[in-house]
Amino acid sequence: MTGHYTIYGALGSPYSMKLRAVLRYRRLPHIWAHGGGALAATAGKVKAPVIPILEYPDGSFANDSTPLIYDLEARHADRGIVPPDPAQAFLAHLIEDFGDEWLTKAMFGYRWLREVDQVQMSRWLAFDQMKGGGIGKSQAAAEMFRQRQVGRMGIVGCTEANFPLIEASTRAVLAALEAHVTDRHCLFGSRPSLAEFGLYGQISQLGVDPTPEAMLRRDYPYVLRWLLHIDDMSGIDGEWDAPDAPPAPVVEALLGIIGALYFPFLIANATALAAGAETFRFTALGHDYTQGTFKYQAKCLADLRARFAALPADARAGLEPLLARTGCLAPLQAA
Ligand SMILES: N[C@@H](CCC(=O)N[C@@H](CS)C(=O)NCC(=O)O)C(=O)O
Repeated sequence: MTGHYTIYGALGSPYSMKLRAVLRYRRLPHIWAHGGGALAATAGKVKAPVIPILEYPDGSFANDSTPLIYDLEARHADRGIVPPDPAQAFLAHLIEDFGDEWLTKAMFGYRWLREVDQVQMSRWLAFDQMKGGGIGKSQAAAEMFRQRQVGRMGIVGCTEANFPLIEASTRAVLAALEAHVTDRHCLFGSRPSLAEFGLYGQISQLGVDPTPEAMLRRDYPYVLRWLLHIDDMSGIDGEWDAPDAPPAPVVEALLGIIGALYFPFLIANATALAAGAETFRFTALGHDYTQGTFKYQAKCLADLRARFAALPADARAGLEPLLARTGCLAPLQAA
């Protein structure tokens, strides 16, 4: 194949599944390279060693799924995933950001808090990497990986004490999506936006790991099936909602969760960082949460505010009632 992209990723990596789903929907020719041997080809090619890594048709490499998505938008006009209406584009970005930065705690927590998930998933991830190699070696590698990941739980806030909030917020998202997908397919029309792909990346993993898979199958069965729809949308030819159409109820429901939880999280983190504190705490949905500060998430907050401020005045004004109702307006306007 010439003129193709290569995605270096993993089936157990939410951001890899997200990017692969984007390239599939966009009908951009690509190769899916996963596992240890494939990843070796990317050694030293990108600054931060995180997957997915995208190799462009010209042989250059880059990673970080959100900037990659915007770069692909700039390079390929057809089947874009950023709505042309700036207000919808902003909302889609906000929901994607929430998926990437908050829902990833659900992915990590459900995978690494309980033994049944730790054992199953570390074994499968080692299997995906080694593709054979003998059961002894495979399970030994799995055990090393499991120890490493479990050791990182505290750093990303996935502790037993924090899990009630992570679980409550995950269930709120899944309940909103379950009501939505039995009514309409996508969030901003009949074609997918970056919001679907951001949510899909993290939730795709909940659809595989034993404990959350059982929860989805029992309580959110249509979301579980919808994940497979988003995984390959190459056959979908849809339309964006009209800019003046009222947003789908799921958009308001997700913004309500973002206002109640995600902005308080981002603001508590940024405030603690500015004060030179090493940890921060906040309460949302009736649950306490505490974590070490993260510079990257302070950048996310600044970026969301800058995007909101840069909207055309009429788009910003049009969004204000919805953002105010959902608790998102004041956090976006604060300096
Ligand atoms: N912001 C990045 C995040 C990518 C990321 O965190 N990837 C994880 C796997 S899903 C990773 O490679 N972690 C490196 C490690 O575990 O050492 C993106 O959107 O692509």
